Amino acid sequence: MNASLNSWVEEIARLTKPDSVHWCTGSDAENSRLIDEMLTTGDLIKLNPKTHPNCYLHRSHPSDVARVEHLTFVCTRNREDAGPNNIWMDPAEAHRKIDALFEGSMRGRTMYVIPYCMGPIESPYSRCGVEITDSPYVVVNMRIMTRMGDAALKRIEREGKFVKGLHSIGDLDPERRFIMHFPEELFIKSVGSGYGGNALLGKKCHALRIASWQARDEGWLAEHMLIMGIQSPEGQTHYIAGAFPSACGKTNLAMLVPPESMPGWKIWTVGDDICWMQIGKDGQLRAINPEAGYFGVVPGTNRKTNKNAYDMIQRDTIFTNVALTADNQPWWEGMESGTPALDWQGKPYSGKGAAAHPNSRFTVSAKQNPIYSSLAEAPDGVPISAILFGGRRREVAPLVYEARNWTHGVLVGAGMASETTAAAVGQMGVVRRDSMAMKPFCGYNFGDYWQHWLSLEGKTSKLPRIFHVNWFRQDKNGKFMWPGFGENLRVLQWIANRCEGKAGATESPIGFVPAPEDLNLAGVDLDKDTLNTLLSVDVGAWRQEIDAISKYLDEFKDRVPAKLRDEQRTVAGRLG
Ligand code: SAT
Ligand code: MN
Repeated sequence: MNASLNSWVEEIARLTKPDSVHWCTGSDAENSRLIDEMLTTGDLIKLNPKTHPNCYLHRSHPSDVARVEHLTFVCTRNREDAGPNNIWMDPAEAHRKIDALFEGSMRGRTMYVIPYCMGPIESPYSRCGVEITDSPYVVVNMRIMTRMGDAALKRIEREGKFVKGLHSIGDLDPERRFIMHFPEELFIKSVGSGYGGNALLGKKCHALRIASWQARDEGWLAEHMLIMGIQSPEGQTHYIAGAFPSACGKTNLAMLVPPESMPGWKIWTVGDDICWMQIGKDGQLRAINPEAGYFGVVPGTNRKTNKNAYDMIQRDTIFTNVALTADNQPWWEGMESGTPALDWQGKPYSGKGAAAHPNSRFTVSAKQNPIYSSLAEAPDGVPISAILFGGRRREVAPLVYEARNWTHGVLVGAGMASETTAAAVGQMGVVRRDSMAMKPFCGYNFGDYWQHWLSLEGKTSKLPRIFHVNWFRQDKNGKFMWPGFGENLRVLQWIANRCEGKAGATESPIGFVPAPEDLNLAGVDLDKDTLNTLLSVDVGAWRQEIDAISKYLDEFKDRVPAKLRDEQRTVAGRLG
């Protein structure tokens, strides 16, 4: 038994004073017992076993339905290391403040010790952690989202190194809710929330905020990206990693169903949210998905938008904050049939407003995905041919463009902007800079992060090409101009062909944009004007955009890499 792990667990038990301590093994029996307990306490509701075998509904506290960025802290010794992209607190003060809330917080409850591995157990790219929590809901979710239990514990005992996570639901009062990160100690402390990224500490807290810090130290990348394989009718597969902010359709893209008019194309999902990349022995950037399941947005999921996701959540799934039909089936906005009887809070549905919470989620094992990649568990990961950056932009950003080179691509990622969504508490639909979709997740100063990205160029000559996509352009009437979903494959086909030097493009001041004839549009219903707008670069609007990016870089003062500044000036110069 690992002595430091043991003494840490004892120390936490002395602080939080649980009735008992349970070390999670990850076994089926343990999982069934926890589910039975939660059915008794009302933490879980059993869904209709005829239509949804082994599915459950959890209703979170109505004030606890999303990540809370304003209560999320990065606590580094030096304030500048956290950067203007994070909310900083002095580590000593942070420990003091949050430990006061942990004091006796598990009284009357069981304390669960969850050893977990982010990434395949056998992969050298994987990293381990231990989450201590008093929430059985967290345990059953962590069992789906990570490799949890005995096998992870063995790896931890062998390696001796692990990320510590301490979580207690506390009293769920938003006034006493904090998500704190101590990257220098590889430590996470979270209190007062039982929801998603606030509580399943393996996900954003470990695999992004702490891991991004570790990755910089160790020379790799921890990114908020999906990973997918695109197989052409000729049988050639390219793997693509794509960064999009939360609730911008990453899960749908990662599980894309090719349109009928593109026979022979196949998509394989490696991951839908987080991507760890290292330069492999072959010089290629290789990626693993550190997660083992999906914590996906439910509303909008149906047979037309994402058949693979729809099919996989018909069994063995935990739903959080969806509505219920009269016969106990889960229901959400975008469902093609059924009627909600109870809303996400369990109240009779009045017909007004959304029945399911807009950030309601499914938790499901990746193994249930019908197109789960056979290489998703490969210890060496998959080679990445292209990186996509994408946001939700009503205007300005064309459907797709390719960066000129790596440095330009890093600028494209650094300058990313997107409209905010329901995945985090706060105003929805406002455009904000969301560098590489990492604004809420980078555990250190963005200036240093961009420098780390730029530094990869000197390490290999086989870096992927970088693209920017925008599926969310709207016309004057607020209608989406691009059909999206399966049709996005047409853009991915162009990207894959660019990687092989086979597709045409037109040079523009912001990079390479396909001309209409460079895209395979056979079978898609799109008028000429719409297509031209989607592929056009409005120089006036882009001048404003590059100015806004320049001002944004200013916020990071002397930590902005000179090379990135130069690149921004070069692009500004091209725009005239
Ligand atoms: O709540 S989570 O942070 O896990 C989901 C998301 O924001 O992508
Ligand atoms: Mn995410």
